[in-house]
Amino acid sequence: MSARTETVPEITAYRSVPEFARGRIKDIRVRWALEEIGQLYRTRLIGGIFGEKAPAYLADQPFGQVPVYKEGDLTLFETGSILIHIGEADERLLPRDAKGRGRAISWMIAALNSVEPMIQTLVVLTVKGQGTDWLAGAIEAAKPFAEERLSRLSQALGDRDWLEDHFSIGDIVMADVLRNASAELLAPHSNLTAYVARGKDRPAFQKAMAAHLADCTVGEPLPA
Ligand SMILES: N[C@@H](CCC(=O)N[C@@H](CS)C(=O)NCC(=O)O)C(=O)O
Repeated sequence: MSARTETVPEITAYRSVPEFARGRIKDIRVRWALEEIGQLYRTRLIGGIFGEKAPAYLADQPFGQVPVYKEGDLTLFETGSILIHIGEADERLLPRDAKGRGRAISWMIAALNSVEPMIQTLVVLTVKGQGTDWLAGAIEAAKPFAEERLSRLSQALGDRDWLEDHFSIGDIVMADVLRNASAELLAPHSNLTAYVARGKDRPAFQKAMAAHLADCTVGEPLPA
């Protein structure tokens, strides 16, 4: 059942993203949700991931991050809040009943709050610590936390396709979070590897990724 909006929503994305971060920016989660329900959207491209943000942008997103979502006079920031809003218009993303809705939101927050920080810590250490003498020790200290979370998540998922009976915004965020984990971290959990592959196989994900990649290289110099 769908209650898509007549107002075409607008999301922000970067027009230039360094190569290592392409395909990993959080506008993808919002694009993915919108593609799942066939909701058209517009993209407003802002400068690069690094550097100053205009005061007007900071008024919409206090941390200067992407994405911002606008629909009529509604302006939202934080992908979690944006996905709840999108899900509220379509039960394919967020069940209507209190139990199903609560479980989907719980999983989405678990992805953002309990799983992503552990994985992101490893990503940041790996990027920032390249060539340093502290990288190996820092990874050794941080990795067990990520391993423990993935182990628990793997147990909870079991042999189901999605985190609950049906695909939801919880799966969009969890699959996207796991997509950014190293193959080494996921390797002990074949069900999580298959879960990420199922997410990436969805046509909505593929459309979202293609649109993201096209947008985030708009600011690149043209090849000679
Ligand atoms: N918690 C925010 C995080 C958004 C975020 O991390 N955006 C990144 C790109 S993936 C960004 O714009 N980073 C630039 C910055 O933090 O200054 C959300 O979920 O919307």
